[in-house]
Amino acid sequence: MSTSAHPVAIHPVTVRPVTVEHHREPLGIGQERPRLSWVVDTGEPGWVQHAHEIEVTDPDHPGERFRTGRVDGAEQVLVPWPAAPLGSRERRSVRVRVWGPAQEPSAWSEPTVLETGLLDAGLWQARVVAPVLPPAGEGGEPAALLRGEVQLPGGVVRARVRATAHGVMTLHLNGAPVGEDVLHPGWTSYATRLRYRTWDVTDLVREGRNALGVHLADGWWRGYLGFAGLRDVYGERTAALVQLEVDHADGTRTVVGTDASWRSTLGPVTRADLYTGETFDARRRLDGWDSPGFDDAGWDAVTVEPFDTATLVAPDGPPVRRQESLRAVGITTSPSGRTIVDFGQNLVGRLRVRVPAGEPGSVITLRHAEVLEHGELGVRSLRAARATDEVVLDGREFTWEPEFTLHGFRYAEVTGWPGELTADALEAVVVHTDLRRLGEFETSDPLLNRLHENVLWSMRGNFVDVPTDCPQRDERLGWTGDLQVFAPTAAYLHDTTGMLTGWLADLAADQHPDGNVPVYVPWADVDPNLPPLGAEAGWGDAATVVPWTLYERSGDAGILRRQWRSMTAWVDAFAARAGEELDFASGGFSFGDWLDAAAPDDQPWAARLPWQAVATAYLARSAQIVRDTARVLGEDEAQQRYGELADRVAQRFRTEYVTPSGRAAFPSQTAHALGLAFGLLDPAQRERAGELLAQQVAADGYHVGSGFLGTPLVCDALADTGHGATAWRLLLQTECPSWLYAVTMGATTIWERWNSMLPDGSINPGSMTSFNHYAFGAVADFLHRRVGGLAPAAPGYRRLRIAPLPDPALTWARTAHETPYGRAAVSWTLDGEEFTLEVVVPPSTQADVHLPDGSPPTTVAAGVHRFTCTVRAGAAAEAPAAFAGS
Ligand code: RAM
Repeated sequence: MSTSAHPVAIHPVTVRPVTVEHHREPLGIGQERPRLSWVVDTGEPGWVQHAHEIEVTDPDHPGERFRTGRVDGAEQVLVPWPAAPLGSRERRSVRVRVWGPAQEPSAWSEPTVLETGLLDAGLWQARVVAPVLPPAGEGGEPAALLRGEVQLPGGVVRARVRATAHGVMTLHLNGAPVGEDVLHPGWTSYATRLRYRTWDVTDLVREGRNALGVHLADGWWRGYLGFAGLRDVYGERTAALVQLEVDHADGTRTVVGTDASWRSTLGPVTRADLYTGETFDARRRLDGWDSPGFDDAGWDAVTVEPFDTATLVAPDGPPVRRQESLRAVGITTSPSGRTIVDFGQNLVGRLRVRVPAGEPGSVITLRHAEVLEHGELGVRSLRAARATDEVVLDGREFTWEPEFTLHGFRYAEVTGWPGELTADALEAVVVHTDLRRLGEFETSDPLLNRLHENVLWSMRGNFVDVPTDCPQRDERLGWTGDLQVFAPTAAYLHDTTGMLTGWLADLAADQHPDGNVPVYVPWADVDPNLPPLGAEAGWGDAATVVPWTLYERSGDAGILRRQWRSMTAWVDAFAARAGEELDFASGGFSFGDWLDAAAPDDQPWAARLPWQAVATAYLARSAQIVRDTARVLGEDEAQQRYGELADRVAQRFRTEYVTPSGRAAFPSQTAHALGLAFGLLDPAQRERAGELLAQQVAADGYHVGSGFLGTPLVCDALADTGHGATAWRLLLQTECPSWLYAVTMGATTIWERWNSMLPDGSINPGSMTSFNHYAFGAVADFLHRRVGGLAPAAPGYRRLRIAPLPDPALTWARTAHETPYGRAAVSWTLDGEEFTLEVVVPPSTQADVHLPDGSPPTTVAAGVHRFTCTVRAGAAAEAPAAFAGS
């Protein structure tokens, strides 16, 4: 082994602009004491921050400057707000400088301007207004146009508009759309948390008459929701709230917005629904409707709705936006003669169409699907989601993209196209929450790379405001179990902290008074026939696992503080279901290890392992997390209590479901993996369980033999007990069931079932078959953490654990991560028996490097480090390593 740092040189130290809480754009934020973070860039080996100084100024009064002075310490992630708490609509400019080992501070960072929203619900003066719409079911699901005009004095120095809706909306001002948000305000636990957003419209307003417009559709509020064909789940009427606040040079402020003077009408979008699709009738276009002076005399008056402004919340994360657009890669004619366009990638979004000048009144129809089944559009798996868009021509050419629908699709079937359809007439617009990308992963194995790419695309398709199970059929719900298993992977791929902070607030809001967590969040009663579920193992545990994961990755202990009641209430409810004897004797239904590879297609709950065993393991895990959270928060009594519960439940697991020598009572991959990964076994059982797990995987023919809950754990459990080579065989398997089977079948996203598509190209006959479901993609956590070998060893990556797991099947792998302290990277090569590792450790952090030859770990400081060692062929992956999470 050898290690070397870069040669000595003069390395400048620069500080990136301060970031505010988890906001990408800190405008209209809801925190009166926003925490601040910064990243230091320097090539100086071993650089550690010794001190910082923060400066806070009011951009309108630059003379009044607040400075902390030099503050000793290494803190640079989520540092408490140093100045006076902020009130509503306050702006501050913030910059920071730092000291390392040298005497001189760095230069100041470029300033970041932040601005609060309305922290006091009483500042909302606008009223919630509702358009007159035909009732649901009579005349489809049209979108409404709403408009109002306001008179503004001159001398505008600043203008902000804040808006939200019951439904989904696009905002317009003086003829232009405001912002780039899609499906605003998204989906939250509406009764208690309706999100508003703030936009800077200083450049759009003018002295005199101004026109505000809202294009408003049903969305989650009033549209189809869930698998029982229900509509109007949240309400029968859509409505909007818009408030324009204009500051003038003379110090006055004008506040105007939606009120009884507004008018509404049905516009050109005659049908708009998330599941069924959208119809745009170009003949009904109302040019100029959003400009001042438009004649709305024929429009209807709106009604003012009662509304509690205390339910309005500022966003915690970024909005949903268009991300990119993909060109068609092929246009073919199906066996039945239909025109089918292929975009080469299963994605979530909609088509942007260059509509030709066809016969007025003629209709172009676009049907969407994720797969082709024997050459035809495979729509059966969409169930009742029609996923059909239509555009009615008016004889002119124009470009059109639906506004209020989303489809999960790779293929589109086009009918009614006037003339010949060419590839440049259509593009697929990808839409999702505008998350910052954090992690990369690549290896010498193209199939593994495609698997990783598929996980990324399934995340993109299902992180559309709410983390959903699937984006295409009549479901699209925030299933808690799916995120529970996927959250660690998600946090490797993107910065999810802001978005999931909001989702966790919804989870807490929707939690039952007895602590039970709904199986999906936001909760809405979308299926009157769904039996009431008890505390659901692996699903309700999102209440503990997700905040803990975010804490580990972002270093934000505030999330634990905010979720504390929710976390403890969940474990209490779960323990109550387990009963005094922790035997779950009261029975009932449970999803168990959902979609176990061996479960019959129509019985996805029928796993090899009884659900009580899964539940026992998960109860122990959640109790451990609450114990550890109590330690972070200084909740001593709770630490003791939940620690005891965790121990008792672990004891129950190892006596009831494992023999003294470590054999699982119900042998399966999941049975062994749960005991190992959650640390439920005693040392003797542990060693034996590792061997038995490896034997089980071999007996299963190196195929996956687990469901949603077991699958993310198996490779780790193998690698951590010295059976890395078995993990590798499982990972690289291409026969069904395996991760790579779908890849060899041409998948471009992760499937819900191991065999969503059968080897003969038919869609799985089960009534539940998604081709874009991230749960089984949770293996990408293992790819980043163990194959690449980059993981946090302390919250927020203040310390890194570098522990790659090479295998002769690969000649190289690399992974990189934008940590809260800057970019970390690991890359390795394996040339015969010679293993070479290069590690980039960000400033202010340290890394523990575990080489695959089993030698004791080395700790290194910030900088670039190289290591080499020899690994015996085939033995590299067998070196034991402690489980990173334990
Ligand atoms: C189906 C989906 C979803 C899962 C639930 C239990 O709706 O597979 O992902 O969480 O079942």
